[in-house]
Amino acid sequence: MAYENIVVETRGKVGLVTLHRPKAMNALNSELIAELTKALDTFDADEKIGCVVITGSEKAFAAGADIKEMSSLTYVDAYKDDFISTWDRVARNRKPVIAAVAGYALGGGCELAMMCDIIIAAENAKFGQPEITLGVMPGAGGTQRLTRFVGKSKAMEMCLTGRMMTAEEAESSGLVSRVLPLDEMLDDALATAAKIADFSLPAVMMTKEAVNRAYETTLAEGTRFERRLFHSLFGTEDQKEGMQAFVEKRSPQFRNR
Ligand code: CO8
Repeated sequence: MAYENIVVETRGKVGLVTLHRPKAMNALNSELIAELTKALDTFDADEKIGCVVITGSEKAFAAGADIKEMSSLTYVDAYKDDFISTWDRVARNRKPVIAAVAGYALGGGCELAMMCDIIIAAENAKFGQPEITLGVMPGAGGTQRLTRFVGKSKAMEMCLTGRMMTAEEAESSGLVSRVLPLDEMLDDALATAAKIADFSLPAVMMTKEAVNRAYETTLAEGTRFERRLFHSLFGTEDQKEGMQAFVEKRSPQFRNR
């Protein structure tokens, strides 16, 4: 599949996807989502890749779903085709995904960033769910994920008024992990991804699964799930190597990475 709306590269063990619809502020249309799905499927299946970074341009991570594509959609079309049901592919990625966000992350763009495991933002990043201004509401997890990340009052205010959040506010409210100057942000996200990709992949994937489980279940179930995964890692050669390397005061040479 030739990519027309995204640019796909590998940087060592990191897969990099750059959303690329410069004339439309990286608005997410069906073709772009199909291409993103394909790129993620390829990286998930590629043994040499340990982590993925999704980024946009300096102006826009993504300004939302493509309003021009959606505007004439009828209820029957949307319901029959289960519109946007496949758009959460990012959330189902088995390897970790980092969103490297500069500029606007609005509507579906904010939802896409929130489907990622870590959000690293540039100082000019702006997050928002402006769907209410278009006579609709978030449709790809915005009301659910934003509420879990920033709490009810702030999520409610953002979804009900369309107010955008600055990078600084997003960091202080727990939506993003770090804020960096624009010219350092992508390099930092790639370095973070490279660091993750250098660890034992089964341990990385299980850690991701366990943290995500915290959003879906009770504390008792979550800790039981975590313990089962923890036990299973003692069946890997990387656990032997990681702990032996510590005892021998050397760097571990993980096999599964
Ligand atoms: N869809 C289609 N085109 C867009 C979009 C969009 N979301 N955003 C910007 N564009 C286009 C503009 O129409 C314009 O095109 P043209 O040059 O042909 O007129 C071009 O990008 C540049 O945009 P602006 O001239 O408006 O640039 P500004 O710098 O003045 O403003 C903004 C930038 C603030 C980002 C502004 O463009 C804007 O408000 N965009 C719309 C934001 C929005 O409302 N997003 C929510 C969309 S609804 C949604 O996302 C529902 C989610 C459903 C699930 C999605 C699953 C992933």
